Amino acid sequence: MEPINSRRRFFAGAATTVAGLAVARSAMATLPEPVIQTSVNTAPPLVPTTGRPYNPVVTLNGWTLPWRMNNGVKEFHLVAEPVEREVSPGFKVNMWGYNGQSPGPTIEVVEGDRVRVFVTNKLPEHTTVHWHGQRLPNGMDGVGGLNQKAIPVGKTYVYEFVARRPGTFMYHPHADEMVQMAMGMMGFWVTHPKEKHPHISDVDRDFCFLLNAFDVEPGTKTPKINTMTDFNIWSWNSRVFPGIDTLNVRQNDRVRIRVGNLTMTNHPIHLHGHEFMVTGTDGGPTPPSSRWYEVTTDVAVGQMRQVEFIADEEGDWAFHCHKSHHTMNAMGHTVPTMVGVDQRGLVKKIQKVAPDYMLMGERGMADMGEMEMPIPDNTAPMMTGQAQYGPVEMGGMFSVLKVRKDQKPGDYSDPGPYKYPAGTVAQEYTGPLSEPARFRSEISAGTPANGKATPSTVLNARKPTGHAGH
Ligand SMILES: [Cu+2]
Repeated sequence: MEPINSRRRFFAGAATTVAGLAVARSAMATLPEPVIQTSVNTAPPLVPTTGRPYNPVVTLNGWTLPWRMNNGVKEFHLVAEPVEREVSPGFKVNMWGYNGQSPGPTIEVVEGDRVRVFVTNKLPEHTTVHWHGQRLPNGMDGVGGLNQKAIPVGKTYVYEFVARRPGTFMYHPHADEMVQMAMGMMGFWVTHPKEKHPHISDVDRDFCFLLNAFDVEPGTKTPKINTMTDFNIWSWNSRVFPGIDTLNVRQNDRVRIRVGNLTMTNHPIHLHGHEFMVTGTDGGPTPPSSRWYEVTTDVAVGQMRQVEFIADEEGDWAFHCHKSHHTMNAMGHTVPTMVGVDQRGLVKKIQKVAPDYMLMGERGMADMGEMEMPIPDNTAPMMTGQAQYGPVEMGGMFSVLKVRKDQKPGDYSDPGPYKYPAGTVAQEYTGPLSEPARFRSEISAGTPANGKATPSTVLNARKPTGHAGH
């Protein structure tokens, strides 16, 4: 009798196990087709047609990954793979990314969604995906070795969790990170609120991008992966100005911009002509009582910030990282300071030996924005963007917020250069010039009319008289 009972229990258990596996296998068997993007243009917002409704974001020079609903679960398919990214027109870099691009596609879900992400590894080495900032089961956090076995080359792993809180997040590998992030593996993640949230405003435009950086030797195509600080490509979504699309909005739109930093240094992100408030971090929406107006917000390494403002001033407003070296493209950091050095005649002499020789910087480096200087193939010129009044003398982490009265709601297309109303642009002054005051005080220094020395001649030098007071 006893063996039969055991056998019965065994079969009962086996049946349950098989049924359980069958469900999982049927879900796995029909892996969603990976969607690959080859364009570097900003894709229009992906308006959801399945699942809960939300107001989609626009990823600068990027796109949102389509999903499919499978029994109430939102399924995505990421493919980690080598890609070629056009960093600016004519400048292509070998990177690693997801689904054809670096960064990978933005993933947009709604608070409370159950999300399943299939990750196929087509890299030459193992990888994982960490979902930065998310509340999730520990085994889904993606730290190779700690939370899971790394995904071997050629294999597909599944991550599954509920997007528990709304906010601005990102994803990136937690396996051989130094190499994989230096090669461009990263992506944006937005969890929209499921209902009206007291700390989340409805906005008319919602932009997002990642700050990233590469070290690509001029004339080469593959980033150096052991660089720690001395990067020469400072990019937004692996693009540099003038390759970064402009942020085009309608006057009086409420605008949200979400930024994440996956470089090795901080970036003070600065907007002209408007004040914004930081309304969220990777920790979620900030309570309104904690907010204040700013025009620059520092985004530290590994941080995310979302800023909001009313775009009430028409025009073409600069929007950039405030570190001036980050609004430049590739250059040698060993350039000597030549300001004030008289180079007349020198270049001609050297050109007799080396005909292509150029020496720059005698009157600053602005000349470089205008000059057709010879540069190695596949290199972004150092500072090139042209606008209606001439060279912008910027590269790197720079773009323009275009605010227009007639930009239609939902229209993200570039309206072209701003038409300035007559008399509203800084112009040359042609009236009489008086002598600058500082010259007068120097001239009068020798003959003070009132018997006292003028301020420019006063020198208070105090020498220490001993060490008694120490
Ligand atoms: Cu910067």
